[in-house]
Amino acid sequence: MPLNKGNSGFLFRCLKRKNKAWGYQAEVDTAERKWSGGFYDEGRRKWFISPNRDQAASREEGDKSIAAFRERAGECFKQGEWNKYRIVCIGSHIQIYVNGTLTTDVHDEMDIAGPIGIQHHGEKGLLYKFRNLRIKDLGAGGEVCYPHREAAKSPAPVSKLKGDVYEAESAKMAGCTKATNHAGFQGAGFADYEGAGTYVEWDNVLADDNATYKLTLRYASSNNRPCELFVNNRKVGRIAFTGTGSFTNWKTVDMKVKLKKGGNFIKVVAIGAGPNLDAIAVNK
Ligand SMILES: [Ca+2]
Repeated sequence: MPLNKGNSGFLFRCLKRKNKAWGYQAEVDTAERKWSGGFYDEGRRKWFISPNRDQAASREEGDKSIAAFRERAGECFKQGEWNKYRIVCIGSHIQIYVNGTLTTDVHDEMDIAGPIGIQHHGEKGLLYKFRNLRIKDLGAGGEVCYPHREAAKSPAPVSKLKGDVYEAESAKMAGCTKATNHAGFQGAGFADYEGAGTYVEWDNVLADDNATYKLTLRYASSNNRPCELFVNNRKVGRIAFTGTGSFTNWKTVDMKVKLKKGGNFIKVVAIGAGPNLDAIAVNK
């Protein structure tokens, strides 16, 4: 929240040394031009892509890029109010959302990792407030691409689920093992349950509100292998996990769950022999 006119932003995958940070920045811009949600390259290419003012081939091309950016961003940024930024980085794919509006959707390969930061532009008397900063591992699970360093060994991982996806193989497991011996999974594998009481638990499933969400579970199982579902350590239901015909035939099952704003624990506990659990997705 910018309380006065000024300039701020979120640095990500940035570079730093003492008293200095530079690189990728999701812009917070209170000026008349309204470039909030733009993608700035601090200390390097500046406005190079969304919008492209500083690296455009001509003034006309630059103006066109700025107009296209303003068209995308519209009036999504609210001066003097809380604004929600969502910066999604998967390999070279970079997206910036401001209050749900996709303002930047580009590919850039200059930096693939680095710290995040919040910006005060340095002017005296200006105040910016930040709250609820969250970082989520997007569960790439499989190969991480470093396109500017080496040829990628495989394409960027593609999720078969929509929404906020959490891989089972990255979660906490008790009695289950990470396995890859049945094809068709996503990410880096799946959780192979052993017997009754074994479980997979995600300890930071994020929700934007106190609300009911759809939890989608991707699994495979030769026969019916029900499990109990716990949300924040409370038993909330039973997941049927009906047989999918074979362990290479992956299906999904949906459950309605009440989540609290912020991080949630979700645990799936086998009643008998559990299924092979690949990933979960959370959607409103
Ligand atoms: Ca998986």
